[in-house]
This record gives sequence, C-alpha cells and structure tokens, in this order.
Amino acid sequence: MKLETLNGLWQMKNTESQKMLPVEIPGSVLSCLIKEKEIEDPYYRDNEYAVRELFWKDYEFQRKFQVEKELLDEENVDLVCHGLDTLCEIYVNGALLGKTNNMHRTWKFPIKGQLVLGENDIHIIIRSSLQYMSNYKTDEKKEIKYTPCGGMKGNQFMRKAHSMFGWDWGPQLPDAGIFRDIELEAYSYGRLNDVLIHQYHGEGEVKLEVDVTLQTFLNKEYELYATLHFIEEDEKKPIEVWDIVELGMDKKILNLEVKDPQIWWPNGFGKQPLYKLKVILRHKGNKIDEKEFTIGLRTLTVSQDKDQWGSEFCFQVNGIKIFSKGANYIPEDCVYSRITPEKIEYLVASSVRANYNTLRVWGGGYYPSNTFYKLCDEYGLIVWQDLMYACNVYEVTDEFEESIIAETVDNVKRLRHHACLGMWCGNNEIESAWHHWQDFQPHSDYLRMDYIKQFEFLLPKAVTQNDSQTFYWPSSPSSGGCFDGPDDENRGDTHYWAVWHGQKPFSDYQNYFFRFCSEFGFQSFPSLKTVLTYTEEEDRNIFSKIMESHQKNDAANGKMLYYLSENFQYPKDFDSLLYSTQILQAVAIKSGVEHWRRNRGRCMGALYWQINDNWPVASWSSIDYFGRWKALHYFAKNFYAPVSGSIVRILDENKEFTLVDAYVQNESLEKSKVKVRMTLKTMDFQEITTLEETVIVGPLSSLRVCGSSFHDYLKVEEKISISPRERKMNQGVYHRADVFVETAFIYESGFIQWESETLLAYKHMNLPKSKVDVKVEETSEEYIISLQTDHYTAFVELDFLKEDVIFENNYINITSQEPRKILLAKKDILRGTFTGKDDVKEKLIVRSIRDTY
Ligand code: BMA
Repeated sequence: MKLETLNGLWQMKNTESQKMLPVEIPGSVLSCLIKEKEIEDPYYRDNEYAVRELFWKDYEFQRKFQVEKELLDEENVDLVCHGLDTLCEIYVNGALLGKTNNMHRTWKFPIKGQLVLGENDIHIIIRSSLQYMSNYKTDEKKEIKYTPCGGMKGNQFMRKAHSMFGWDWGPQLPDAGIFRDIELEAYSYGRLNDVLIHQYHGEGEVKLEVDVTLQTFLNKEYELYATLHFIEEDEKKPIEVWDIVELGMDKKILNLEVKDPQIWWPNGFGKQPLYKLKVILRHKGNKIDEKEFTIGLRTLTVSQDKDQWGSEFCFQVNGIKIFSKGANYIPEDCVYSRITPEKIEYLVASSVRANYNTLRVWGGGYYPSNTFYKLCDEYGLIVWQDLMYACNVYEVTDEFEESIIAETVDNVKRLRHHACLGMWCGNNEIESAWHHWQDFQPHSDYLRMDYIKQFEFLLPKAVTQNDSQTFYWPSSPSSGGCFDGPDDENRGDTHYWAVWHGQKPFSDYQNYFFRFCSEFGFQSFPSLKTVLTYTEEEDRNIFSKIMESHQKNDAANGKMLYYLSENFQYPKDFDSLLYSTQILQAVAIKSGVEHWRRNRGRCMGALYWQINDNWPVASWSSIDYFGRWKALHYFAKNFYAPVSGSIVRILDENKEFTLVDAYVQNESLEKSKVKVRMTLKTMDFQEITTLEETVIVGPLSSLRVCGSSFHDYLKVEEKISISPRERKMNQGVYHRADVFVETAFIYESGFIQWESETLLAYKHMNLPKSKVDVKVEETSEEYIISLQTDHYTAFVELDFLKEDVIFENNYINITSQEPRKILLAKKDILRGTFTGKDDVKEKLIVRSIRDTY
C-alpha cells in the first residue's frame, strides 16, 4: 500500500470572494484567517461575535497535486479524509467525487477514475453550518425545542462537535475546515482491511487472538504474519506466528501466546509497559500490506457487583477495583489544528502530575486524535470515552442512523486496541434529561423513543459488534438505562451539581455517597495574566460586558461572588478577586473529593468538571487555556495523591460538637504507616494541645485516625450556632477566630503532608497580616524556595508577573515557624527565563488570602 499525503499548503477563500489565502492543512477557516491577519484574535474582548458571523458563508479549499505513474499503476486509489468539518463537497479535476456530513467520521472515496498523470486539482466546498441548522426542518411530530446552555439552536442537527456552537464554558465559533490528515491510499493485490485484537489473560500468560479481515484481489495465496515485541526490547526477537490465506478467504485468526507478560497498569498502580503488534500480509514473500498497533496487556472493565448499598460502579483493572481520580476533558481549543501533540502531552502529563488515573472524554466535543490515546496509554490514564452526544434531543432519521453508526464503527475501530480505553459511554446527561429535566418534557414520545433506539439499541450494537471487550454504558449519569433512576445515588454514576448550580454550601458534598461521581465542579476566574490577554483596562471589572462575555454560564460571575461572601472578606481589587475565586474553587473540589475518598468502597470515583478550557474564560477548569495551573490543579496533586491525609469538620453523633477528624486514604497496592499529629494552635503558632496517633492503613482503603472537638480549650462566642450542651461545657480560653488546627501526616518515606483547618469561615477569622520571608537556593536542576513567617498564613500563592512555571506545590498554608520549602525545577519553567536565584527571588510574587483585604 502506498500513501501520499495531501496535507500542506492549500488555498482558501469564502465562496463569494475572489481573494485566495494560503492555508496550512490540517487547518481551517479560522487557522487561516488568524494566520493571515484577516481577522483579529477571536478570543480578544468580544471579537467572538463578529467572527461567528463569518460562518454564515460557504468556504472553498483547494490545492494542486502531482500524481506519478507508480500511483496510477496500482489497481485502487482512495482519497482518505480523517477529519472533514463538516458539510463538504469534494471535487477532483472538476468532477464531484463525494459529499460528507459528519466530522467525526473517516471518509474514503475511490478516486482512481478521476486522477490524471501529472497535475491534478482538488477543491472542497464547505457549506455553512449555520445556514444548514437554521433551514433544517424536523418531522412535525418531532419538533425540538431544547438548546443547551450557551449553545446555538439546531446544533444537534449536524454531526459536528456540539461545543463548536458554544457551551456554558465555550464561545460560539463553528469553524470549518480539514482538521485532520487528508491523503491518497493506493493498493493492489491485497489489503488488510481490519484487525481486531482480543486478549485472554491466564496464570502467567496472555493469549492474543488477532482477528484479521482481508481484501484479496488476486486468485492467489497470501501469507499472513503477526509479530509481537515488547517495546523496550529488541525488535529482532519478536514472538511470531503466521499462516496461509487460502484462495478467496477474507478472514483469518492468528493466535499469539505471551509467557510472563508485562502487565499494563493505570498511573499509581504500576508501570505502563507496551507491546508492538504488527500484522503483515505477504504474497510470495513480498510485503503487500502492514498494520501496526501499540497495545498494553491488561484486563479493564467496569464492575457493578451488588453490595449492601445497591450496585457498585468502578473500573476493575487486572482484577483490582480501583477508585478513579481525575477530571473531565473538553477540546483544548476552538481551532482544532492548534491542538498539537505538544499541547496534548502537556495536558496528559499535567494530569499524571496531579495523580489522576482517569480522564473522561466528555460527549459534547470531539473524538480526540490518536496522539491523545497514545499518550494516555504511555502515561497510564484510563479513558472514559463518551460518544459525541451531549445535553440534546436528537431526531433519528434514516440518514442520521446511518451516519451515527458509521461514525461509531470508525471510532471504535480506531481506538479499541488502546490500553487506556476503559469504557464507551453513549452520551452526556441525556438519559437524565429525558427522565426529569423540565425543558425536555414537552418533547414528543417519538423523540423519547428515538433516545432509546439510539443509545440503547443502535449505538451499543455498533460498539459491541466491533469491540466486545470494552464495557458500554448508555449515558452519564445512568443506572443502566431505560430511564430507570439515572441519578440514583446507589447505582451507576452520578453528576452532582447542587454545589455550584444549586448554590449549596461546600459541606453539602458530605450528604452524598455516590457510587461514582463522574461530574461535579466549581468555577473560578483564570489568573490575571490570562485575563490581560482578552481585556483592556476598562474591562477589568467582573460585571463588565467583556468579562461577562468570557463567562458562558448564566450570571455565574455573581455566583462566584455569592460563594465568596460565604467564605472570604470582600477583596480589595480585581486581581485579589480573581485569586480568591481560585482558592474557593480549590477548597470546594477538595472537600468533595476527600469526602468520597474517605468513603472508598461505597464511592469508587471522583472526576471533577473539568480539567481544561478551549479559550481564555471563567470556568470550572483547573488548568486554563494557556496551560496555567489554577490553585485547584495544585490542590488536586495533593488530594489525589495515592496515599493522602485529609481533615474534615463534622458534627459529632449527638450533633453537639464540631469535631475535626483526620483520615488517611490509601489508593495504592501497598499498606502505609502514617503518624498523624493534630495540633490546636494560635495564630502565632503556639501549640495549645496535640493529639498523636500512628496507624497502618491497608492497601485500597481509608481509615479514620483521630479527631477532637477541642471544646475544652475554646470559648463560647456570640453569633455562632452552638448547642446548649457545648455552651455549658465550654470553659476554654481561646476564641475560635484566633486558633487553627494543624495536622501533619508523617509518612515512612519522611514526607510530611501539612493540612490545616479553621473552626470558622475565613471571613470571620482574626487572620494576622503576616510577612513571608523568601530565600532562594539553586542547584543545577532546580531552585529551592524557602518560605518563612511568624503567623498562620493561608493559601500562599507563588507566581511571577511575566514568567510561567509549575511549582512543586503552591497555595499552601504555612502553619509553623519552620521554613517551608517549595521546589521549582528548571525544566518546569514554561515561559520566560531567570538569570539565577537572585532573579527568581526578585521576580517572585508571594501573597496569601490575608493580602486580599
Ligand atoms: C455538565 C457537563 C457540561 C457542562 C457542565 C457545567 O452538565 O456535562 O455539559 O458544561 O456540566 O454546567
């Protein structure tokens, strides 16, 4: 088989214009117009709205290409388009080759008849998605009235990433183009059409069944080989099997046996060894076709075993039931050709640095590139893969049915061999929506039927026919389908939004014991550096038109202000406000995750909404559009650590005392010995009382270690709710506003995790103004930053005005006089440079929550 790429330099214009512009393919209308400076940055201020209007037009992409004799000598030549977005008409040398209507598919067209020797011409007209949507007519019994928050009406009529039409975190920029490779594929004699790999795991061995579908053209015999080698070892010594493909055969199964297999594990449980499997078709010893797959040997499914609460819901890897730690993933840019392998690797690496083991690819975006899954294999992230449907009502016409089945088959075949693939999930939130969302209820029963047909019949069939080893789940959340209590707390997965959308306090997380919380979230603003990229001076007020247009969830800047009022004092300026919201977000999500990890066994997953952004915006992300880690991402590194301590304020059994309880959560395969020291301290670090306990926490478990109400030491105060008994017993001398609880989790490795908690909301604490002294030392690999202060200093942020870095830790609470060390590895300096330690010290900006008012 020969491949000739048609990527590279094309020309582009809107069909009403004469002016051709150069465009690099893979690319799009936006990548071209931005590069050629025909439009201003669509992310700047409110440029989004003017740029959106460009998509009422049709566009034309074209290029010339050379065809050599060798290509035409092959019996077949196909044009293969891996990403055409979306309504395309493809012309080759003036003749229509085909039309497309689904960006999620791989399109192939036989092209040999249209090609000539020498120069050829291809042009692709892309029709306006906005025109199409606005002219679309449903069957009268199937009128659709629902549009998702922030989206454009009619987005569900096209198989184009829904979020391109806007979402409650993303702009309405329905770009168009050729966003993945486009190439010519030429072949004669025979071809490997399809390879399906099944794994069967036994004691000390793995059997691989390699199921090959072939296309043979000659009335001759072929030889089929499969070879497997461990990627880190010599390719010359593979395990090899082969067989004869007899005349007319189009299917063949080869069996490989791997003795002493190296087993793939998700991050935190072991390594990620990978094998290369090659399938080669030969005729009389000549190689005719070859396909290559990188695979990991593992079993991976979802367990729904029944238990005392209902049915569990958890990933089971190599027989071990694990707690999923991670977040939800959305497309990383609105201009898809800008989602480069480097950017994907940065995000995947940032996930693993924050101790994730799972990412959910959310259904309202697009199917990520092969690079994404390759990196998840290599870094050890389980992918919960939604099919691309979210928060919408769909009319299942014959044409739609054909399109979504083809799309599913294409993507299942593309991704099924990846070690990281944990499940296929039909859609995001649609079962739940049909079950009880008010705006869904007026739709006809025909459409409700279409839901069942689509997600509980057509799609699972298309998935399992092509990938019988990966678990299929109808929707997220769900309890198994058929509108049977999709949000049931005791079965399946759950999305929890009462904190944030329902404006409940953070403590509300503690009222729920979901089996797997696949979505919950809290918004923050990005850092000032990011806000500066899209605003002018006069915009820097959170209720300005520009700040509100970079907030796509209705009135949510006000919501952040509401939560701020519950927790912190009113910030003195814009920058302090941005910072405070990041702290709120980090504290909120931390309290949810820690609660669910403490209840490990009953709850087996916490994936917060959302890891990333597709433009600079106020949102639920923990890493902003420019890759800057928000406070939440640093917090995640700690609260998702394999072994991690947590403290929580709860009411005792009689609801009389507020207790501070310490727990250790162990999500590793080893037991862990931990010394826990809990100390009530004054703001200037005097120790009032200490309790200490050493425990051994078993693998895959969590344990309450110790706790106290400290009521003997605390005074009764006015204006806080306090039980009569507590009031009576209360004889201490310290005011709650003047003390905090420090907890040190001291691990055998010597590592100490510092946690602290105040007994009142921060806004009511007597936080002293404190000065943090900074010292910086330097080695060849890193800067060592020491922070020292004489008073309790909460949420200490380190940052630079211009440079971007990832610190080892950030937003810490300083709870003792001892200097706290934070490393800055030189390889983690992402933008900008430092001339040495003095430069780092000079440029370092340190602030804490007390500096915001
Ligand atoms: C969930 C997600 C997204 C949305 C998020 C925040 O519903 O599935 O659709 O962006 O909440 O509202």
